[in-house]
Amino acid sequence: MQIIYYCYINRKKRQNISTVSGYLVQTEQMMNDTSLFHFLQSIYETGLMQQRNRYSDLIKQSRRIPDGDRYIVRAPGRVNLIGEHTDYNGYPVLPMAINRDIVLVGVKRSDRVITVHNSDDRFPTVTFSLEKPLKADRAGTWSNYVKAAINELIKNMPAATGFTAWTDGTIPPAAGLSSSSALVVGAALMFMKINAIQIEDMDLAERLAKAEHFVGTAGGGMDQAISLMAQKNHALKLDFFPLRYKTVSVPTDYRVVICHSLLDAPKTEQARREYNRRPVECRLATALIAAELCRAGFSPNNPQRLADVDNDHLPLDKKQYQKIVGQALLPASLDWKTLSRRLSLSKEEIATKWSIPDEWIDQPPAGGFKCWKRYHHVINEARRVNKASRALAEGDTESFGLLMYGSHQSCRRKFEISTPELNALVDIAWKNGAIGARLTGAGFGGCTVHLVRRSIKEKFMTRLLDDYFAGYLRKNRPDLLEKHPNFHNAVFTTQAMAGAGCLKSTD
Ligand code: NG1
Repeated sequence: MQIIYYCYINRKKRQNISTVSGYLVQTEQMMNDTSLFHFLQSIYETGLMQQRNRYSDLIKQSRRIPDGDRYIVRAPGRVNLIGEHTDYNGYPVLPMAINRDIVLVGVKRSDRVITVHNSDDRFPTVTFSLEKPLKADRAGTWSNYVKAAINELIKNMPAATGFTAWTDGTIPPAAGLSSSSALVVGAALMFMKINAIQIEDMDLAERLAKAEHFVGTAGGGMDQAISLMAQKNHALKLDFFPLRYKTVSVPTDYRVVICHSLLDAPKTEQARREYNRRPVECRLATALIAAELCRAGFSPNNPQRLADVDNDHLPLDKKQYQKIVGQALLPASLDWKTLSRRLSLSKEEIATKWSIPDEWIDQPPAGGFKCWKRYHHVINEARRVNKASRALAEGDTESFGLLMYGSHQSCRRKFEISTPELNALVDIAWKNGAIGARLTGAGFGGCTVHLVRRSIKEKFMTRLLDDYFAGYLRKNRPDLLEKHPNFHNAVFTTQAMAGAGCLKSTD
């Protein structure tokens, strides 16, 4: 067997460099071979032996199918440094890939069946046929994320071949670190390699963002883009519609610390409704501002999201624009009657025109649609991302950190996606000298991200363990500690890692 180094780190230079002898290794020595070791070394800075064993186990399992093209795919999770719920509104985000990822080893099959085994028993084996149209499982199982990717890519290749893969993931699920999108990206790359499909990263990232809506969430494009295109030691400032990015160096004298609150943020049915409520409220805010702008004699061109009705596109001064926004979005809670009157449409017509799922027609959210608050979070969060990217590029880490705290407060009060546990973690971080701290990801549980001086990293992590886990949780949520006895692993540091890639191994 040979391992062929396909594409890594700088995916712009994606090429099959199997002719470069340094990357050709012999089957039998595969895991001992220095070339492979160097390959793993180019990805992982620490825990190399552990990674070697992990990849080796998956490869061993895949030998149950002795023949056929064999591929190894890795896709990282991400932590979003700043810019929450801005992506689907057409505004930027600033994530980086983390040292937790998903690895798949897959073998081409001769039929049209896809089977994926998971090393974690909580995730039972997925098997489905490509002969029939793919349907998402309503219970929200992990198979949906594999299907989401294939459902999109099969459009390119209706006669595609299946594969059997063995996978292992180290990204904690339901933690806001994007384990789901890493799986979507990993499954997509495996399917592409097996079927020799080539798609440019930007195009693929955009397609996979839409593809993930298959599972029933209405999220944006951050997670798939960063998992695919991340660069070592850099965060990416991503912009959307169309997707584009800039790299921003992560300062070497600081450390990114991630802490799981132990409160899961699952995308189960009820949680999904609460999550999807935010994009719905943002779309309604867009509709209302667009209607008010029209009444004032300005017609934005085909507005679909908040960025399309931004003042930047209009010949209005700040005061005039703010008056229009107030008329459009106040009072702070809106019902269907008010929406219908302001938009001169029935609620069914609004739902069709603005892609509001039917469930919201008869069951508006408790407390009404909070378009005013949501709008203010998104607009100010977008400004914070721009300022934060500049601050990081200029080495002004203190300002960057303050913007992180500002972002958390806005997520908490205006977007209402925080929880007492996440707030406690941010407060503890502030008291213990973090330059910045905030919830990360969709919210409603999951993780916080902290920026700390390298010199205090160890002490800081110990403080989190003492003050949050042994202090706050023991007092307020002992049930979470009981559910997660291994909570010491919930605090970890990460470098900014490289994006997804593949290796080919041929017998
Ligand atoms: P997570 O934390 O992975 O659920 C979701 C969206 C992102 C973004 C964030 C909030 C998906 C796949 N991901 O992330 O696009 O909107 O919420 O900033 O929908």
